[in-house]
Amino acid sequence: MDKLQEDLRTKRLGKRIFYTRKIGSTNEWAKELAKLGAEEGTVVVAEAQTDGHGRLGREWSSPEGGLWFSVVLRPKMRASETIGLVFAAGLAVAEVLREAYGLPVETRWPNDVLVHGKKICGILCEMHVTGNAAVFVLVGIGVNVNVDVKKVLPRSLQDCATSVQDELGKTVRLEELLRLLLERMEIFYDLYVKEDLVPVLEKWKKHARFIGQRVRVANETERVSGLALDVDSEGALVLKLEDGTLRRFLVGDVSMEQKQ
Ligand code: BT5
Repeated sequence: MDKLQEDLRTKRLGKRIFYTRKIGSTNEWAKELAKLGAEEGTVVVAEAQTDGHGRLGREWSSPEGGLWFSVVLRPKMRASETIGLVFAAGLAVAEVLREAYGLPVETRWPNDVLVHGKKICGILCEMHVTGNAAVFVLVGIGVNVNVDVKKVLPRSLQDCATSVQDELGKTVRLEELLRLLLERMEIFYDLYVKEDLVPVLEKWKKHARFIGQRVRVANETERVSGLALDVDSEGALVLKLEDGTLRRFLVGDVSMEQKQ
């Protein structure tokens, strides 16, 4: 990690990096540090997580070989605006995986990066608020890097997950990937803070092949199908339903509808 910090060309992200072999969840670790006052840009990385999680408490499988890390951000934003950080992070992952390894990446609303339709990265943003203002946000990023999916991920994930190693047929340097991700994330984070979400979203949408396709959206209260029209300037998915009505979703999961 010393070499990483020497090479890292960022102003804030990764100026302090904490590293461990194994931990429950890097987001929980980052949360503890943030509550103790950790500064913006603090990063925590683990070689493996024993209790990695996704949204809604779902399990995130995190064996050795993957890149599991969380970044503490302290954006001066309203709580509702922090939703946009997931797009800044997802865009950074998508661009780096494409540029560094030539992977044909795609972004899927709201928090996934896919290769050949399979999930290679998931992002979990958790925030701590007072009133309407964000105090800190933890951006947790999990990338299946040097992971042999068939050997080390649970059976249930084998058809829907992929990894850098499986796609390239070789392993890559985790530290180098972390450096590239932090550098790119800082660029899109700064862009979002300086302007608004639109410039980040425009770039994110260039990778979003589900737009213009028929999809299913599921959240805690409903499941609906329709045509994915857009992701609007607040990060909401806009769906055109069978009867022509438009619906906006701020949370949910998207899956492609099977062609008949
Ligand atoms: C996510 O949730 O995709 C967010 C994952 C965030 C993980 C990072 S790792 C560092 C930090 N520390 C944490 O504890 N979390 C963050 P969601 O969209 O809810 O997707 C979860 C679903 O992805 C699970 O229900 C599985 O179906 C699938 N899944 C679990 N592990 C996976 C893996 N390694 N690769 C691909 N898919 C996986």
